[in-house]
Order: sequence, then C-alpha cells, then structure tokens
Amino acid sequence: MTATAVVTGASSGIGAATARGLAAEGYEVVLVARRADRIEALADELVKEGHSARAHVLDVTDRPAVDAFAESLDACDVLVNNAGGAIGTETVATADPADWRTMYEVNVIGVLNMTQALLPKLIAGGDGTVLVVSSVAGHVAYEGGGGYVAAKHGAHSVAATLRLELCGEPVRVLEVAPGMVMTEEFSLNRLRGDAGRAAAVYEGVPDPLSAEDVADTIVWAITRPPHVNIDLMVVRPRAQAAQHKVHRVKG
Ligand code: 8X3
Repeated sequence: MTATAVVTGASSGIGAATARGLAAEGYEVVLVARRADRIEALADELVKEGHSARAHVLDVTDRPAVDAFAESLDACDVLVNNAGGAIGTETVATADPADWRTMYEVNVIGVLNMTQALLPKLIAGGDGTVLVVSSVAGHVAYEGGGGYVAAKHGAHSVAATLRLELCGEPVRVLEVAPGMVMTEEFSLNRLRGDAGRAAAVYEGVPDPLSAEDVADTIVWAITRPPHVNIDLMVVRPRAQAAQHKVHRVKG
C-alpha cells in the first residue's frame, strides 16, 4: 500500500519542495496550508506528473480543524511539521509580545496540534515518522531573533521530548534544522514585507541554501530504513560557518 505523507506549510518554500520530493519518492502526499490556491495548484501539478497528491486547507493553530483533518485521513505514515516562521527583528527589550505569541502558536503549538492529532495513525501504521523542521535558531541565540529563537528552541524541545516518550513505539522523531535558506517568503515575512531588507539578508552570500537543498535533506532522512533515526541534522550553506560567521562577497 502507498504510504501517506502529510506536509504542513506546503504552500511555498521548504514545504512545497518537500511535498514535491516525497511525491517523487512515491508517497501519497497531503499538502496542508492556509492558502488554498497555492496548495491546490501544486497538488494538481503533481497529479498531472503522475504522482499521488491532494490539498487540504488548514491552519495548524486551529485545533478543532486539525482534529477534523486527522479524522478525515485513512492513514498517515509521515508527518512533516514544516509550517512556521519569524516575525520581526526587534530586541527582547523592544519586541511586541503579540508577535512572540504568534510565533509560539505556529512554531510550537502547531507542531503539537498536528503531532497529537496524527499520532494514533502514525503508530497504527506500524512505521511512522514525525519530522520537525526547526531551525538553527532552535540551537543558538542571536540578537534581534529572540521570539523566533525562543519558539524554535520550543520546537526542538518538542522533538527531543517526543523521541524519548515514543521509545518503544514504531515511530521515529527526526529534526532538520536549516540555517540560511533563501526562499520566497521567510525573510519577507520576518521583515514585515520590506523586500529591500529581505534581499539584504542574502546579499553577497555565495549560494545560500535553496528550499530544494533542505527538502533534499528532509526526504533523504525520511527515506532511510525505518529503524534508522536521524535525530538531528543541522544544514547550513558552506558560506555560513556559524550564525555570525557568514562569508559575503563585496559587489
Ligand atoms: C531560519 C534561519 O538563521 O534566520 O530559520 O535563524 S535563521
């Protein structure tokens, strides 16, 4: 039987690329996101290419909707918790608590909602995988990143705790922590739509990671044999040796 993979945040960036990658590996992919037009277009495209894919509009922070979604699935073998993001670059001293709450909701509670709702099916399938797309921000702190750093440390902690709690169950818990990835929306959302500042994040960086680079890593980790648990992969571009050590070419 075809294995089913649910990918959240599948409307763009790493989520969309992961949905493509898993479809190419033969998974029946369920694309989840809030924006119907985007996930429906991608699901149609994948189906036209001969893959098995469908879209389900869902806000991962809406628990009743998440429960109804889980109920609607016959099976779930892989859950990629990718939905997330950063808002703002204010310091801890000046940040708006409302932004922090929003980041916590999507990056942590969203992972919790989806994982809790789908866990019975992941266990019942006999070889389940939960993958959390965290961030290097889940492992190191940096100035102006406070709310996102806190939320992604939370996402990392969910993965680490869940792995311990599921020991003995047929479910792996994987974490992929990307560094500097140039996607259509991540920095634009963080910088509240300021395209100039968003572009400056990657200015002069030779080859930041692409969404496809990260998806490639995610798909590789998921397609290892079921007894192989890739606990954590930190994936950065070569030009980013550490959070504050980024090589930039002056133009
Ligand atoms: C995004 C990577 O370096 O902006 O998750 O925190 S970073």
